[in-house]
Amino acid sequence: MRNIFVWAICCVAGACCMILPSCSKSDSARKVTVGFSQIGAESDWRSANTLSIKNEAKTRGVDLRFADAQQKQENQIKALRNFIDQKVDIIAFSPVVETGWQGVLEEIRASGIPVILTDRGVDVTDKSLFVTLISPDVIEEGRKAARWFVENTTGDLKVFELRGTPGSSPAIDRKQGFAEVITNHPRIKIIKSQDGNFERGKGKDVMEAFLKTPEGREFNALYAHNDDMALGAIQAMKEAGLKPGKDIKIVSIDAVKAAFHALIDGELNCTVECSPLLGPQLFDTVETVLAAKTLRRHGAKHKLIKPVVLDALKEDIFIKRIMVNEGVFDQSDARKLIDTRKY
Ligand code: GYE
Repeated sequence: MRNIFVWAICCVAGACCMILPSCSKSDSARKVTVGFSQIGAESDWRSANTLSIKNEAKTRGVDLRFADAQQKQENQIKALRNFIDQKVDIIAFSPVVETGWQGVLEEIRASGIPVILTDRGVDVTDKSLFVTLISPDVIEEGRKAARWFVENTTGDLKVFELRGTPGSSPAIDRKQGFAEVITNHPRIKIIKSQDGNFERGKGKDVMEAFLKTPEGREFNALYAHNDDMALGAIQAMKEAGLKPGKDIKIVSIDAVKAAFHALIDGELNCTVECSPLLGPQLFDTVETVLAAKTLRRHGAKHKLIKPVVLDALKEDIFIKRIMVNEGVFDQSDARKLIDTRKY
């Protein structure tokens, strides 16, 4: 798929230069500028994501304007407005929460700059306010986490759920996917659900407090929306004299290296993969969107472009998804696989 995609980009870029007399040397020599508003550095996943985006921009010679929002939506909105002022070619961002974007997205549209979303969705009625969302199937990740409990445990499971950032799409979707699966398995129940903001420190604090409550004395499973919160909670359990991975069965999401270490140590039972390595896909999309924009600007006739290129554009730009197969890892394969992990 990726090959077709890269080929499509080349064809479109090639088509531009072949059919457009005004596609001058200086046009192609100018560096592409991309404004990227990152959420922050709340997890190992996020740090790997930032690195992937920065490295890929460097490899491709893209002028990346990177802004860290320190987990605040108001900072992201400020950064987006700043990118409009800077007249960047493309704006990309990972929205910290789902709602509250309509206004600023309309401002961006008025400026004519295309928007690409990465890893998290927005809740807007007009989907044409952004070109595409590059994201894995996050609801499915929640389902996979639940399926691990279904297939690898017996008896009643009283689950404590550690949720991600309130109002964020992965927190909403991972809750939904997990709930969908367990409704068919009445032996598995969520007895308490709390926010841990996708952070290790928060995961630890929340678990510490939870262990002092009546439910905290009876739960026997933890579902954490990401590895960092699970790792923090594991620390709190150990400090309280519990044996995580044994007394309490634990499943989390991301599959970062630290989670593999916890699997090997027998303290985590399963991690569901969610790849943060979105840099290559982001910049493939940037190139395609810009090529399509150039074609449109010059009024190129669709019939001048091979139909297969158009198909690739249609499919990949408007309903783009990560095409990699995401794995589910447990203690049985952690040792064998840890050296192959890239984040
Ligand atoms: O799982 C979590 C991070 O949005 C998919 O955000 C991402 C999530 C990821 O902080 O660790």
